[in-house]
Amino acid sequence: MNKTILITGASSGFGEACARIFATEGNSLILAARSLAQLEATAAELTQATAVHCIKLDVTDSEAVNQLIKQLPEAFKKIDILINNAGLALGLEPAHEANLDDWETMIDTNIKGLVRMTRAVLPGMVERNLGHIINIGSIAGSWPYPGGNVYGSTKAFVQQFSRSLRSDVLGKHIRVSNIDPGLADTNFSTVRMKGDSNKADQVYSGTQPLSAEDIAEIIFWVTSVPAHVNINTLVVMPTCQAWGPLLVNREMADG
Ligand code: NDP
Ligand code: 8X3
Repeated sequence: MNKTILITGASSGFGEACARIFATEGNSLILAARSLAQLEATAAELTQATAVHCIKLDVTDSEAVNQLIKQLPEAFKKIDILINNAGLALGLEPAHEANLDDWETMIDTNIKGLVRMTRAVLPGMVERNLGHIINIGSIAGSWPYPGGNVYGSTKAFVQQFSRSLRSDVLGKHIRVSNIDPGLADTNFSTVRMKGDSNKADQVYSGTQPLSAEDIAEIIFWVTSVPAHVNINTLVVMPTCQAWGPLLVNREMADG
């Protein structure tokens, strides 16, 4: 491909799987996340095939994101593909009981972090008239569920922001794609359940969820179609998952 690919949230799950699948000869990878040691461990496995640069980056730190391009080594500055993947869910409480700090962290990471990264990288793409931004949303952005309140709303933002970006770059050789995965077995549920691995395991119990590799292969494919083809949105669920009927409470007949 001979591309420079910046992956946020590359220390785990989809991001780490993307690092592995894009690690082919000729590509240069920029792996970003807060856990530098984890990025470097992955990079150590990949550097024979690919040039890899690891950055300790918290996408909620606007100054760090602003400085990002300036601080990249010259050979990594011209980013062809940005995979805006860093994100998280925290908690599953109903809105009236949810932790406000958790809500703010999700907004800072999933919305503001993704927006900051886009604003930092897009001008270079426009200048070069070349690029592809892949935004990782979620099915939770389209279909609400109890306790998904702010998480789902952040992912609804990602969908609409992706469509808006497409409108803004129309006429340029820049593609924007939004991938909305469903149930996928990564570190996601352990983070959401704040380290309670029993609760996290229950999320996947009795299912065959998507794997991080399933999503990475799809992202790879989305970037590999001919340049005149833009995959706008992809919704991907495991075969064991589908929509259900809307909930109806049957204990409210007397008002
Ligand atoms: P993981 O928890 O395995 O990975 C999340 C990644 O995001 C980690 O690398 C983490 O790195 C990074 N991250 C979190 N906060 C920050 C931050 N402030 N700055 C930089 N990096 C950050 O989960 P997934 O791979 O599943 O999640 C990836 C994306 O996919 C997320 O946006 C998630 O919402 C979305 N998604 C997940 C689904 C699932 O069921 N798994 C389904 C649909 C969407 P570190 O902690 O080192 O910073
Ligand atoms: C993660 C998928 O359905 O757990 O984005 O919210 S879900």
